[in-house]
Amino acid sequence: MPAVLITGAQWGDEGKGRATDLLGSRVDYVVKFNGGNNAGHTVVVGSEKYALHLLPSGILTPGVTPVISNGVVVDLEVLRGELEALGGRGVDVSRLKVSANAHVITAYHRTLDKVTERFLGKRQIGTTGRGIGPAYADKINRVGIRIQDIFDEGILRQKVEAALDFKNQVLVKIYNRRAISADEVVEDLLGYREMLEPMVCDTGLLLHEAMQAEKTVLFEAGQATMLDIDHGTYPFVTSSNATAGGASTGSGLPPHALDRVISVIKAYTTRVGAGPFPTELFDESGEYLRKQGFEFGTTTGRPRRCGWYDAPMARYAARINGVTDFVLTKLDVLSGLETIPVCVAYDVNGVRHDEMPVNQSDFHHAKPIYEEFPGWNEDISGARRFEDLPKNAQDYIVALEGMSGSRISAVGVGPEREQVVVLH
Ligand code: 2SA
Ligand code: GDP
Ligand code: MG
Repeated sequence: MPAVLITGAQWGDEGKGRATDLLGSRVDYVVKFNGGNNAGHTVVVGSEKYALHLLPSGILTPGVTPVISNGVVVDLEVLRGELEALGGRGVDVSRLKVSANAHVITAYHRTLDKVTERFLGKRQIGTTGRGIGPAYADKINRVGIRIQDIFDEGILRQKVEAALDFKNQVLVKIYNRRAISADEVVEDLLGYREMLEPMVCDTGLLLHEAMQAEKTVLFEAGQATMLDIDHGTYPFVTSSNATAGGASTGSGLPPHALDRVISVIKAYTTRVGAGPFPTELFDESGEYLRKQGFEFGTTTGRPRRCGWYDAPMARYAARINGVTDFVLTKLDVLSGLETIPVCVAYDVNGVRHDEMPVNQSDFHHAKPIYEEFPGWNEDISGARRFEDLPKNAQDYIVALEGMSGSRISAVGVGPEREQVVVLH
């Protein structure tokens, strides 16, 4: 399996970090190709729990080369903090490579993220406040700062001044904030030169050579399909491509490089932040899932909205990403429920939709059409083979597979490394 992608099928937090870690020992390179430190991946290794935000989860596997490629937006203060924290816990971080073309999140991006959200009021997106949107906006607007600019002080100063010109007018005149000093930003960025020096390179070339040498490259998406800037529930999305296509543009490897596309999907659904969510639960069932599944954000600690499994969404993710395998996570969280509803289609103003409605406002008004499956009471966290699972849990997996557009290759029955049932 020379190049594999792991992405989420829902609104994130499906357990991608954990799935990456599962493949870890078979992988040579692990690539983060989109997003920044808005991601939050939790990996449990023995008695150690790691929460990673900017660094790819594969960094925890000895011998793997972690790569932050061109599609990522990098907050250098966070990068330094995570490297120091992991290094302090004995993780070898010396192999990390960072693309010279990756864009930088600066203090002004973080400020703009927060003030924009505040001014949006009721219409706010519920961002993580990490400056992700404003950094990508600058990239698209061609006033972004790239990692390579930090190595040329003259260019850096010109670019920071150009980036701040308009922003300072907006900050002062509209948001009533003080102007940001270009000198301070330049000074701050130059302070990361030494740290960056050994890790910055042409990661596209590095990965190309890795593929030629038949090394295994794992792409690890931040966020997920329904948060993708193009294919998600716009504008309630993140500002990058978290779907399979993003792995190509975000890394410089061609689209046909991918051999397998693994999509991680929870046995139910969660979402953080605002936006439509047809199967969302507002009753005690939602509270039950949140409590049993410990559904709180890894980055911000926000309670996650919870709802039942959404099969049309799974089929959509299968189609958009070309999913070859689903990893179904958190099946153990459903133990103890009498029946488990699964959304098989949507009702939009009396019309049945088996596929994602084309119009966003139809999705806002979509009512789930449910099929009920009998639950199980057994604790399944010790199951390692399909046969170890109760019959109703087996039937639930088979039914989901039948309606989700791809095979289910593994099932998570607990957060720990070995708590998994491998089917294929
Ligand atoms: P942003 O900050 O611009 O990317 O926010 C835009 C939307 O994207 C959502 N988003 C996320 N949703 C789930 N998990 C995310 N990462 C953290 C985690 C979340 C946390 O893995 O736990 O700790 O709160 C993530 N990152 C971005 C966000 O909620 C907005 O809807
Ligand atoms: P990511 O953003 O997709 O990497 O996911 P997060 O790490 O934000 O959230 C997933 C959470 O679920 C983490 O706390 C994991 O430890 C946990 N988890 C993953 N798989 C399972 C599973 O099969 N069962 C249970 N109970 N927890 C799981
Ligand atoms: Mg997460």
